[in-house]
Amino acid sequence: MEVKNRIILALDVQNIKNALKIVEDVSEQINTIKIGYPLVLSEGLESITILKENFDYNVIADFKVADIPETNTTITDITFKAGADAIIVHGFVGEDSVLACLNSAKNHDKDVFLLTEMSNPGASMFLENVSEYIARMGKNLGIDKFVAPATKLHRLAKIRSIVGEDSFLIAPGVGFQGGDPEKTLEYADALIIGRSIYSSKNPKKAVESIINRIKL
Ligand code: BMQ
Repeated sequence: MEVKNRIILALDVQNIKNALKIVEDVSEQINTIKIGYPLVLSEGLESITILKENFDYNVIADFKVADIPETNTTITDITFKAGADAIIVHGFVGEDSVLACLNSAKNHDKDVFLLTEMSNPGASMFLENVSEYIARMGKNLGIDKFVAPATKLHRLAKIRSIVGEDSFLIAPGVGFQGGDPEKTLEYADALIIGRSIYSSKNPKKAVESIINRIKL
């Protein structure tokens, strides 16, 4: 997956018209968007299909899939059939559940991003304690796309050291959650950014100012 300008837009809006407008605004600078529950629960799974039909974008479905293998297979199959290029999957549920998503992705010729550790402060209660195991499990399963937090650079660096330089690592938590774009890109391949872009009065300018800051 080629992420233009190393920025993935997290499109956490609840209205498809608004989503399409924002996507149009930033279409010169951005080619990859992450769609999650806010838009899909409001406007349906066809939000993914509509975005894929209207724009030549990579769409990552952020469903943080975390169920038994059989249910995971159903969720991922439906998501890929709707047009998503990749799906974000939780690792804490264990190897069988992750493998189910991976097999579905292989069948559809799509990708899985494995979520190792999260960016919110509360992630230190549980997930931080197991995230290195999750990253290692992902590597052992042959996964080469991972998510780790921009808000905790030492944790991001640790996850990078486990998944290796040849893995594609994306990091949420820049901007509103306090993460720094330049420092994050010392370890991550791309930033996931939501509110700093879509809440801005001028999303295009917001993206441009981030691009200037990260000095490609
Ligand atoms: P924002 O830039 O904080 O507005 O958005 C961050 C996006 O990344 C949101 O869609 C979050 O749901 C998502 N996200 C996150 O913030 N932290 C994580 O650890 C995982 C994640 O997916």
